[in-house]
Order: sequence, then C-alpha cells, then structure tokens
Amino acid sequence: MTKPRHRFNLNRAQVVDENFIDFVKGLASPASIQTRAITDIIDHESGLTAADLVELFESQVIVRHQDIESRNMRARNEGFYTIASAGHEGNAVVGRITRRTDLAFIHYRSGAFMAERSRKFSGVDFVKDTMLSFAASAEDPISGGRHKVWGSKALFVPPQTSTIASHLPKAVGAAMTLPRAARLGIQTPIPQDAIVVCSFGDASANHATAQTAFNAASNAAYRHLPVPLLFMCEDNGIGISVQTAANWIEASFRDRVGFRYFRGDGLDLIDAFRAAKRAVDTCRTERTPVFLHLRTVRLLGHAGSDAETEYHSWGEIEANEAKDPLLASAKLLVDLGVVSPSRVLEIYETARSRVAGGSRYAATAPKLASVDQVVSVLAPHSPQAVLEEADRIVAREQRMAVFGDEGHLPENKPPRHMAALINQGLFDLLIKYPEATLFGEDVAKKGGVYHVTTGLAKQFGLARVFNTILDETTILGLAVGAAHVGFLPIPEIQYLAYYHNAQDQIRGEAGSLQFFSNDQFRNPMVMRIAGWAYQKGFGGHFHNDNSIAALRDVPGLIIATPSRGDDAVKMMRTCMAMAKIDGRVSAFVEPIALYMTKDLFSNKDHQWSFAYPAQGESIPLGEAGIYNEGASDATILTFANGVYMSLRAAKELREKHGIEARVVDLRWLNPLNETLIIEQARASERVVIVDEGRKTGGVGEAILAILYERCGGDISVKRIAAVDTYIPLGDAANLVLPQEQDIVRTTRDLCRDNS
Ligand SMILES: Cc1ncc(C[n+]2csc(CCOP(=O)(O)OP(=O)(O)O)c2C)c(N)n1
Ligand SMILES: [Mg+2]
Repeated sequence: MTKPRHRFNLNRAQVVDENFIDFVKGLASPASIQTRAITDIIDHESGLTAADLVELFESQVIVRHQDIESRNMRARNEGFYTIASAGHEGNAVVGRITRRTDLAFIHYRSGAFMAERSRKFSGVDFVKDTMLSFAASAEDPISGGRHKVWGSKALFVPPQTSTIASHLPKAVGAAMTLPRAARLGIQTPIPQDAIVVCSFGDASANHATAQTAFNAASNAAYRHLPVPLLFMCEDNGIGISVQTAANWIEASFRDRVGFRYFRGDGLDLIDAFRAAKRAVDTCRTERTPVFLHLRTVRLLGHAGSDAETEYHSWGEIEANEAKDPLLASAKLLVDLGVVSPSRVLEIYETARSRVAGGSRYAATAPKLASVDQVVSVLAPHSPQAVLEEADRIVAREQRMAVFGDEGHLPENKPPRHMAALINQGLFDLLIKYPEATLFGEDVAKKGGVYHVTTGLAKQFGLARVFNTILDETTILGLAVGAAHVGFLPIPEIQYLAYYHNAQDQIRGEAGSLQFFSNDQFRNPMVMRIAGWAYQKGFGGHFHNDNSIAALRDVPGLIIATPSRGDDAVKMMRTCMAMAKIDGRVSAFVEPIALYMTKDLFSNKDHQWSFAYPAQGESIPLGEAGIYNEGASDATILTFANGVYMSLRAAKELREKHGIEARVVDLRWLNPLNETLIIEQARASERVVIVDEGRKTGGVGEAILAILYERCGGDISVKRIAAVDTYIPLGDAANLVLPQEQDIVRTTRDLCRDNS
C-alpha cells in the first residue's frame, strides 16, 4: 500500500501518517455498511462493546499523534525524546481492562496503555501531560521536567527509568508483598484485589534483571505463594537492530513453571482484548503470575535518531508499516459498522489538533532553571521531624510484650558487642514500625551469618522476617516493591561484595524514584549490608570487600557506618526515621570485624562493649563521634574499623610519642558533614585521614577534596587508604589494608614535619 513517493523518504512518521489517511479514504463508504448501536456487544467472550472499540481506537490515535508530534518537536528543538509507541498501540486493551489501582510499571512503548489508564481519572490531562514531558518542562506533572517518563501518582503508575527490565524485580516485589500486607494488617495504597502490571519488550525479556524477576515470581508461585502479577511482553520481534529469534518468547514462557501464558495479537483489537481479558481475570482471581504475550510491530524505528535503513531494507520497513495496528483498527471499526470512514478521519484529525495544542503549550512552558530546582527532590531532609520521629518512644506495654519483663529490656542488660546491640535495635524497630519487614538470605531461622537477626523471625513471624531466594537483585527489588505497597523494608545484603551484584536496583531504581517522580512516589528503605574488611584469617576478597565507590556513586543515598554497637542502634533509628519522614533510602554498612569485638586496648577490658541506648536517643544525620576532644596535635578523621584502630593508635601516640590526637568518627559517609570536617581539621591543623576503603573511590578522596577546597594550604593532610586491589586471603590481607602502625607512623611524621 506504500505509494512509490514514500520510498526513500527517511521521515517515516510522515509516511505512516499519510498511509493512514490514504488507507481510510480507500475504505468502503458508509452507505454500504450497516450502522451499529454503540452499546452492541462485539465479542461475547470478552464482553467487548462497540463503545469500547471506539474509545480504544481514540486512545491509539492520540498516542500515534503524540509520537508524530514528538519528532516535530525534536526538529524544532522543543522536545527531547522520540521513542515511540507506534505499532504497539494494541496495549491500550490492557490499560482499559486493568483498574486504575492496578499498580503499573510500564515499558516506554506502553503509551496507549497510559492513554486508557488516564480515562480512569478525570484529573489527568493525558495529552498535555505527555507533551510537557516531551518538552522536559518543569510543569510535567510526573517528573517535573527531569525525564520523559510514563507516570502518574493518581493513576498508580510510578515512573520508570530507561534501563530496560530494571523495573521487573520491583513489580515482583510489589505483587509478592501486597498479599502479605493484608495478613499483617498493613495499610496499602491499593486494594487487596489489585494486581500489579509490568510491561517490557521482547529483547528485554532476555536481560538478567528480567530473568531474575521471572524466576522469583515463578519460584514464589511454585511455593504456592500468591503473586498477582501480570507480565506484559510487547513483542515486536526486535531490540533496536537485533532480531529476536522467531517464537523465542512463546517457546521460553509458554511452559514456565508457575506461569499462566496468554497470547494476543496486538494488531487486532478484538483478539488482543480477548487475550488481555483472560489474562487479567486469571491474574486477579487466581493471584498467580500471568504472562501476556502481545504481538506488536515497531514503526518509526527504535527512536527518532535511529536510521533503520542501516539494518532493514526499504521493503522490510514498508512491510512493517503495512501491519500498522491503526489501519487494522480503522478497518475493523468501519467493517463492523461502528463508525464511518469519514468519522474515523475526524477522530484522527481531532486528535492531531489536540496534540498540536498540547505541543504549542509545552513549547513555552517553564523549564527547570536552577540547580536547586533540579535537586530539590533528590534527597529531601526534614531534620527536626526526623529527630522527633527517631526519638519517638514506643509504649512500654508494646516493648514488654516482646522483651518479657524489665530485666529483659535491652537497656537493662550489661554492655555488649555490636552484633548483639544491632539485634536488639532491630527488635525495637520492628516493634515501633508495624509496617517494617526484614528479609534477605538466611536472616530467618539461622538469624543471619553473624546472628544479627537472631530471634526476629520467631518473634515477629515469617510474614515479616523471612528468607528470600538466593539473589540480591530479588532482595532489593523486593524491597522497592514492598515500599511501593506501604512497607518499610529492611533488606539485608549478606556481604558488601554482593551488593555490587545487584546495585542497579538501588542506583537505577530506588535511588532515583523521588527524583524522577518529583517526590510523588517514594520507596523508603534501610538496606543493611555486612561489610568492610579486617576479618582475621577468613574470607578473602568476597567477605572482606572494602569498596564503597558503588554506594558513594548513588546520588542522594545515605551511607551510614557505625563503629560501635550503641552508635549503630542510634543511627539505625535515624535511618528508619528518614525513611518514614522523607522517604529516604539508606545503606547501613555494618563492620563485620567489629560485630563481636568486645575489647579495645587489652584482653577483657570490655572497652568496646556498650550499653544499649535508651528509647529516645538517636544520632542525627551528619553528627560525628569525637574522642579525645581537647587534643590539638593532630586530628584523625575516620570511621568504622578506622575508629577502633585509631583509638588504639592514639593511645600509643600519647604514651610513646607525647602526641595528643583527637579521633573523629564520621559515622555518616554520605552526605559528608563538611562543616564538621573543617572544624575538626582546624582544631589541630594536622589531619590524618584513615580510610579503610580503597584509595580510589573511597571516602578519603572526598575528604581530601573538601579540605583542599575549603582550607587550601592551611592544613597539613595525610591520607591512609587501602591499596587499589582485591583483598587476598589470610594474613596477606593486612598488606593492602591500613594498619594501626600506619596510623601511628603517619601521625608522628606529620606532627614532626609540621611542628
Ligand atoms: C540495561 C540496558 N541495556 C541497554 C539499553 C539500550 N536499549 C534501549 S532499548 C533497547 C532494546 C529493547 O528492545 P525490546 O526490549 O525488544 O523493546 P522495544 O524497544 O523493541 O520495544 C536497548 C538495547 C538499555 N536501555 N538498558
Ligand atoms: Mg522489541
């Protein structure tokens, strides 16, 4: 049907547009067809009516014009995004059949789904909102101009990043935890009969992150757990330029354990509607993972910048365009006698002008105009409210019900090591926050590798404290999803090295949600990670990882790392309060080597055992611990194991060298408290940074930068940091990690050279 004039026209949006008009003009005239009542049922199995068809078609058309206009906007430098839904408009049926409260994490080509979802809430102006998003306007109601995303608070569609498949683990998490919330009496933003929807492309289905989500859902269903999750694969047979093998999606998902598989033709509204209806109904009633395989076609290339002719012949491009679902929908409507061709064209042109109006408005709508505006929602912090929340005291009876009697209250027990205190701190947090849930590998019966979670599962039940499958992406995705449905998750990562394995769930997903949703969606959590090195004679690199670059790299992520048990409890209280009040995500890095440490200077001195802090005590974000405060010969800036080693070094410096060094436990590695660092550095004008992290990517780098930028040459600084290497097994580990004697020597030399 492509006219010869269209060959070699690189502007395929124009071609597809003209094709549609020509095609409809060529359809049989209204006089020759019967007319139907809008209430007529067209398909008895699904209940699809003529009215459904008309509205579905209107949604398809609106999205098509948005796609065409996005390219015009780009050409005028008024728009900044051109990935289209063109050819995928059949997904409108899923938008129509699902409910507004069916939490949806969607693909960038799910525009027609979104158009249909928008019908379910009168306060949403779909066209204007999409145009504002293309234009990256600060008025874009979902991201505030930070990205072109599909999303809406009112429509329960959180925005997704461009990282394909990264939204699937959280979809699994939301679907798995929604039923748990009901059992626990946790208030959820969506009703209990909601389902969770996620959509993605065929190529994305191969991604490790997608596969891990399929596996987690499959495994849960296999264990007879409810997982009301609809996976919608929009299969256009290609990923950018790479073809998906014929029937690959069907072959690999049709018989996946625990999945119900449905196939629909997204190029045919009746077939797609029927399949979607079955899929959604099955998912809703059976509470089981459903895989809806929707056939689509990709029109207009991968994005506006994609020269499709590099990998497709003109013939192939035209053959795809001939499959345009809008042609099929128009023909269906006319053939069924639902509307006339001229009415089809009217609908088409009305949509064009609505979109053009939205585009005109968006072109001049305000943009993000300052750094403050850009970052205003990245890391919200309300210190006063957080402090009050952290110090909020739980009713005595509630604690008594868990701890038993006065003597068993943790604050009435003798001083103990960090693992024991964190454990008790977690008991208190699970009492304080009924919506808190703790999960990870081995955390339940075993109580974690280091017994930090001992007794929690028994006390609070396996609905709240549970083991996950062995997969960090699943653990963190579960946390994000659980947060979306109202939980306050405390996921545990067994070792820092295994955070790296799954970091995109924090860096790309959890960390970015408030930013890309203009703080309308939040996924608060406190991610506990057993980390750092110095485990004597055990572990090698994988249990002694000291690289926090991957955490420091996440914008807005709070990094907390205690050096002693009482601090740990007080800092955890603040992290939970920041999650609760400001929706924040924290990484709580617990130094494994100090978990069981009781003594500081000599055997049985118990100087590293601490009393459990009473309710109402917390350590605010940024507050440091200062030891030997009056000391003015040198300032040691450090954290975690560094504090322990530095205190021992300071004793030796005093006793053997007459040097008085103060030791500053920074506790919070992101954001760094610059004011405090400067103050403490100025107190002696000689600074030793003890960073057990790696020289590259460790926090020492940032401290050096702060000191240099803020103090110039006024202050003498030396840095001790770990060697840029993986950590070897056994005693060789000490060759590459900062040692107590390094601190003594460096501080002594610094004082001697700058006396
Ligand atoms: C993790 C990741 N790797 C690579 C990309 C770049 N990329 C964007 S879309 C895409 C192809 C996706 O194909 P498919 O899942 O079939 O979706 P389609 O675009 O065909 O709808 C690729 C490789 C990305 N966004 N994320
Ligand atoms: Mg594809």
